Amino acid sequence: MAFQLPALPYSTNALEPHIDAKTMEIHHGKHHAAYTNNLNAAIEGTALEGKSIEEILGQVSRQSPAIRNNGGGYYNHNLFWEVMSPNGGGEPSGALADDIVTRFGSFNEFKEAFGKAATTQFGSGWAWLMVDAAGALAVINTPNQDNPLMDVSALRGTPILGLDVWEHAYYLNYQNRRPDYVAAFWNVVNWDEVARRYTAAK
Ligand code: MN3
Repeated sequence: MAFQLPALPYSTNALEPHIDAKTMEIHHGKHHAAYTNNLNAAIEGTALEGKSIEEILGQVSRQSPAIRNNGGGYYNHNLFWEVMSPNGGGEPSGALADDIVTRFGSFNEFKEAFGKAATTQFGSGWAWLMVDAAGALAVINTPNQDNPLMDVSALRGTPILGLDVWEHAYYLNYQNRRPDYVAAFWNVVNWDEVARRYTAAK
């Protein structure tokens, strides 16, 4: 069975004013749809057909650029829609909150580190909060549609929060002001979903 573009878990205008409806329409309906279709086309008739996206990304260094770019684009946007919510924002609680303080010093210091990863990613890419192979939290950025699941990542592990910093994610509303988009993102982070992914990754 081919990969399917998931429905958005909320309406396209649900994240306004932080992320505008037009951006969401194009981002999900055009960009994410294209990654999904192009991934399916790239694996059709190959040994990767029927494998999970995690399996494909874990051996992506041996695959074509089309599989790396579109497989990453498919996975990354699936995660991105789910870690945002119109009821998001605030701060995490429970074990995730405790471990963020242990690792980064405070929630605000974590936000600074993540924001720096997002704003300093040159060109297109992503900022991630991830769980590394030892089970520790880490913040990294990756270029293009790469992510920590890939065997090409400088630090491998499981992403639990991701922020798309491609211009297509923010340019209509924020133009060149990526830091403003990054600041607005905190208002829509779905910490319950991030915590669920943290527990699963541990
Ligand atoms: Mn995108």
